[in-house]
Amino acid sequence: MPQGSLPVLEIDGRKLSQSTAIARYIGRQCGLMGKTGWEQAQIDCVLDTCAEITIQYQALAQEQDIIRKKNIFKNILENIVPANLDYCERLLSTNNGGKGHLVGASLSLADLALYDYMDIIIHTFGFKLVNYPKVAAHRRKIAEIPRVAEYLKKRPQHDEVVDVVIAPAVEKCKKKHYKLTYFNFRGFAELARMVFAASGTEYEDCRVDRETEWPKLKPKTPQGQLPVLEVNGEVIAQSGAIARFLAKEAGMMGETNWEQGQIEMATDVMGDIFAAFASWFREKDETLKEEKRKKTVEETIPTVLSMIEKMLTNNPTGQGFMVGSSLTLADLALYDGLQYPIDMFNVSLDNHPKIAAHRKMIAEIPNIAGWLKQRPVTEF
Ligand SMILES: N[C@@H](CCC(=O)N[C@@H](CS)C(=O)NCC(=O)O)C(=O)O
Repeated sequence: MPQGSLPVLEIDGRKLSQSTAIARYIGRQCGLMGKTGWEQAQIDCVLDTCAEITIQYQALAQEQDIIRKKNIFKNILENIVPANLDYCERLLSTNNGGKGHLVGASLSLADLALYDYMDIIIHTFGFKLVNYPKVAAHRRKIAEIPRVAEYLKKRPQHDEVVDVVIAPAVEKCKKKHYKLTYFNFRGFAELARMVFAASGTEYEDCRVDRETEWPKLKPKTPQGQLPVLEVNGEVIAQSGAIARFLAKEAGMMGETNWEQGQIEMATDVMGDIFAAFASWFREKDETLKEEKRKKTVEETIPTVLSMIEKMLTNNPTGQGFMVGSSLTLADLALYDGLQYPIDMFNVSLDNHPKIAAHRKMIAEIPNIAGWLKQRPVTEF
C-alpha cells in the first residue's frame, strides 16, 4: 500500500491512496470535475466542506471521555453540519437558476459527494433535513439518476466502515432517558435528584406508593429495594452507585482521579451521618432510639462536621467548594446530608462558619435554588 492505509485505487498496476485524491481522479476521468477552472474550484470547495465532517468523525470515534465525546457530537450536529448545509442550500438556490445541481449545469463530483456525506449524517447521526428543502430535493434527484439508483440498490448495505467505526460512538451520545424510582420522600434518592437538578438533566422522578405499588414492583427490582435508576431500559440500584454514576455523567466527579478520590471521601463521610440517622429513624424501641439520637448528635455529627470543615479549609482553590473549583457530588452530598440533622435534630452550624457559608452558596446556585423551591414538600 502506498501509505499503509485504505482505500487504495489500482489502475494498470499503479496505486493511488487518499480517498479524496481517488475520488477527484475518477471524477476527472469521468468528466465530473467541471467544465471550467472556476467550476472545478467550486467542486473542490464542496468536497472539502464534506471532508470536514470526516475529521470530526475520527475525533468522535477516538474520544474515550464521554463528556468530551458528547461535546464533539453536539458540535457536529449543532454547528458543523448546519454550516455545511446552509452553504449547500445557498449553492443549490443560486447555481444555474436553481435547476438542481451544486455546480454548473450537469452532474459533478460535488453532487455525489453531498449525497454520500448526507447518507452518513442521516443514517448514522439521525439528522433530519426539514430545514434544508433544497438539499432534500437534491438528494432525491441524485438517487433517481438511473445508474446511481442501480448502484444504490445493489451496494452492500451494512458493511460501511464509517458505520462500524462511528455507530457505537454515536449510540453512546444519544440522548438518554433517565427514570429514578423511589418513594415520595427525600431519603436515599434526594442526592441523585439534586445531581439531576444541578446538571439540568431531564429525568422521570417516579415516586411509588409504598402500600399499593411497591409490593408489585419489589420483585422486579435488582435488589428488592429503592431507589433504582433506569437508563434507556437498563437498571441499577444502590443510592451511592446511582449518585456517583449520575455525577460522572454530569462531569461532577472531579477532573482527576485524585479529585474523584476526595469527592468519594466526602460523600462517604456524609454517609456516616446518613447511616446513623437512618438507624435512629428506624428504631422502634424508645430508649434505644433516644440513645441513638444522642450518639448521632453528640458524636457522629460533630466528628463528621469537623472532617468536612477541614476539607473546606484545605481546598487550595479557596472558592468555597469541597473539591476543586467547581460544583461536585461532594458539595451536593454535604448539602443534602445536613438537611435531616438540621430539620430533625436542630443541629446548628454556628461553630462551622465554612460549612454554613458553603450551604448558603450551594442553595443559591440557580438550578439548585429552583429545585429546592419546586421539589415536593415531604415530611422527611
Ligand atoms: N443501601 C440501599 C438502601 C436502600 C433502602 O434501604 N431502601 C428502602 C427505602 S429507604 C427500601 O427500599 N425499602 C423497601 C423494602 O425493603 O421493601 C441504598 O443505598 O440504596
